[in-house]
Amino acid sequence: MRKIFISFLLFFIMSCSSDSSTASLELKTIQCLMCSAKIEESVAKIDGVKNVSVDLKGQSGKVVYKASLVDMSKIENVITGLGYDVNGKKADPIAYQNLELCCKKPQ
Ligand SMILES: [Cu+2]
Repeated sequence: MRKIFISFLLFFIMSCSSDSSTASLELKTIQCLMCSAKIEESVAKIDGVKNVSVDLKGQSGKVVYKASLVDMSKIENVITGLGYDVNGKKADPIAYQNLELCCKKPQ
């Protein structure tokens, strides 16, 4: 069983190692777990994104994506479309207005 698992893991690593880029996300305006979960969920759904993790405390994140399928500006646009600033890009103002109160920047 263990052998099978390891070979699966190897296969997975090898098949994914080509053509992948890693980029960091600067998420200065996330406030709570809801924010980070929302970003993780939405970014993970984008075609070409392999892995995404958001660090709430560090207000940052990391995304692994296939550069042939998606580029960073598309990923950033999804995040700004949720109402959050990312990598210096401003959040969509309407989406920001619609955020839960706890997800807005402290006044
Ligand atoms: Cu929140």
